[in-house]
Amino acid sequence: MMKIENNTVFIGMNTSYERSAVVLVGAPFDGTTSYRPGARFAPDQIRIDSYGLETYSPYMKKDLEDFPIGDMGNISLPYGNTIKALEQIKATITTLLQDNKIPLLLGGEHLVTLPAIEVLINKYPDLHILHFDAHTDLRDHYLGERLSHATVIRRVHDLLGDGRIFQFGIRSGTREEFEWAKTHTYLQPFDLTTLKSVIDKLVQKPVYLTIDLDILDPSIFSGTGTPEPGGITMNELLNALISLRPLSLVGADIVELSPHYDTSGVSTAVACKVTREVALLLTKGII
Ligand SMILES: [Mn+2]
Repeated sequence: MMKIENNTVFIGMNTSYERSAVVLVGAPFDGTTSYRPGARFAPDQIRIDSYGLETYSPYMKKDLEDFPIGDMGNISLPYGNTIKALEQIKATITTLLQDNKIPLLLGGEHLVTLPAIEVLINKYPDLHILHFDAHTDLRDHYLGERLSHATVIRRVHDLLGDGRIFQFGIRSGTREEFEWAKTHTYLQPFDLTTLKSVIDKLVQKPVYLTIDLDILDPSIFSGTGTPEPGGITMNELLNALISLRPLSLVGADIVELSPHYDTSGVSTAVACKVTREVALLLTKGII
């Protein structure tokens, strides 16, 4: 199995690896962050601050303690080597799928999504992606790099092709990215207006949920690498997560918390709450 680097688990996720159906794992990688690094500190800070949460969610009407959810700690990553870091994440997700676990990945920056998708698409060839973000992340390359937090959804498109990526909350990108999206992805700018109709379309599909927390307005979520004013509210995000309950999620990630940029701790509290709700969404098929 993977190497575990710390001892604190997310609240209510005390199930052993063997008995877990949903497995949380941290990918503390921020090697391609272009503006403000620090997302590598997110998984550990989320675990520590999760003890400010209840294990019961009144949104999902479920309790983490009623489900076999395990927190396996962080993947041990070679800092400074993007390719090797992605390989390590890929190897970990491969192991989780071989062991029939549903992965919940905590970034880290957004590039950590790519190795998860690379593995999941083998198991679920009809994989669809639900992408919550302020940013398009559709550049073909960024600062000369094809592997970057700013290109990650474009790389996911390389694997999935047209019509399988559904982007929401997007309010930042180049003119070229928005043009490109018109024929290659579904892109809902600014908010979640059309989410319900997309959910209806995806109900029978295997869906991976990737949440870049900077979809939220910086007034509730300032602890991030590239804050983008004009975002959705926390309640809009929670309502969106509630509305995802009919979906069959085969995995998810939550990325781009940089806890040290918000010394109030509110951004980390936001990330903790989103993590609880997403973990409970992943328990859908578990009795
Ligand atoms: Mn973003």
